[in-house]
Amino acid sequence: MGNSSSRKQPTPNPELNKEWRQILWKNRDEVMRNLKDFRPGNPTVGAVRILLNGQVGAGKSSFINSINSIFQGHITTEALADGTGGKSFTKTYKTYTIENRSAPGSNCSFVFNDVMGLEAAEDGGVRADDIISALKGHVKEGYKFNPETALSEGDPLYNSNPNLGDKVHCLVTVVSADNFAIMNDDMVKKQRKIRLAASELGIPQVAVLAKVDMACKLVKEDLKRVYQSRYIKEQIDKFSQKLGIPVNCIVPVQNYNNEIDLNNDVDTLLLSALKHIVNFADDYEFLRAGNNQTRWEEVLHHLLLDLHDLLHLHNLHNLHNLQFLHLLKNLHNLHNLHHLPQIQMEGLSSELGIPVTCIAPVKNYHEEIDRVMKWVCCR
Ligand SMILES: Nc1nc2c(ncn2[C@@H]2O[C@H](COP(=O)(O)OP(=O)(O)OP(=O)(O)O)[C@@H](O)[C@H]2O)c(=O)[nH]1
Ligand SMILES: [Mg+2]
Repeated sequence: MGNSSSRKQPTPNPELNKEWRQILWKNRDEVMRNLKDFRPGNPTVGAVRILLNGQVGAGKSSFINSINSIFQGHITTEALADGTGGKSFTKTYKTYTIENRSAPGSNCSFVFNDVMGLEAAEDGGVRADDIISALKGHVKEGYKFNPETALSEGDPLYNSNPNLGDKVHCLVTVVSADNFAIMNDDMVKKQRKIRLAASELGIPQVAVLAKVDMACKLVKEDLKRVYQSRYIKEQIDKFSQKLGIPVNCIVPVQNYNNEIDLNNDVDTLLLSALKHIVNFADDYEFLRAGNNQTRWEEVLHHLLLDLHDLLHLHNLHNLHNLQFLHLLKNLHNLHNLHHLPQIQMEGLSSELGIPVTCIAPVKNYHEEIDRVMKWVCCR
């Protein structure tokens, strides 16, 4: 008779029964048209600025190239990408505009900033402080990143008086799906530091899980199954927990890497991600135009994550601390539940004369990416 504990668990089916997020694979052209027509909600800003941040080799430059390729109608490699070596291939701070071929001579109303990749070592890759300066609009075009020292005031490439257009309106964290699992704690800490700074500045954040084709055989065979892949779903959930990014702010993509022709499915997934990013960036504009308050709920979120880490770091696992962890988890859930910005509630309260305590926020979405965090009803 076999021991029940040694009995093998059946391997779960790598393919989920049903897509957990809907993608309209035939909607490529419509999404692209909408993106071409997009104009920032704040008319003083010509284009929303999207900064791509992430580990060396995650796929930041390839994402920019892929988006540019879609809009140009053929594969382009303007933001140089490279797969060799553990050091960042991108060295300088550069803005990429996307030509809008439907209106000759004009550009799309979103721009990308490519930066040097992060390395776990303190003295390797881009410095977190440089990314934070870039978020605030202090980094001028052409600045060459120096892993040893951060850009400082007085440097000719330090912009001490940035305008709204120089500032970053959406921070995009790019993570590679094939090696996300081995991201070490130092890397997580650097990423969190940057995310916390972005939260304090009120900058919306999106995460892109790139290289889904490399991470999952099912997806490599058919990209349309990306939301049916158990592995990708698990990666997104882990990614969300590790970096404290809500699931509905994480989008998977496959960048163009060795293809010579465009492909409808690759385009559709990339455009769906871009639509999401641009919507978020536009929310920043709205907030800045109306209110300068910090998004306190995100700051709280980071604080809870750090506390959680601290407990684990010191191996505090006795009953008392388990209770504390439970409390933290509840607080965390509570925070997620009340993700609707305090700012909106206060605005609504003063506009309608209804006390804040009588306004009930609701949360209907969890994993969906459409209409999430768009606060459409509050505009
Ligand atoms: N298969 C596959 N390869 C990808 C994908 N995205 C990027 N790559 C490859 O991964 C390698 C690194 O990509 P880059 O775009 O240079 O990465 P990066 O984040 O800009 O890297 P640094 O500038 O060095 O920090 C290149 O060889 C790309 O072709 C993807 O979605 N799928
Ligand atoms: Mg790069």
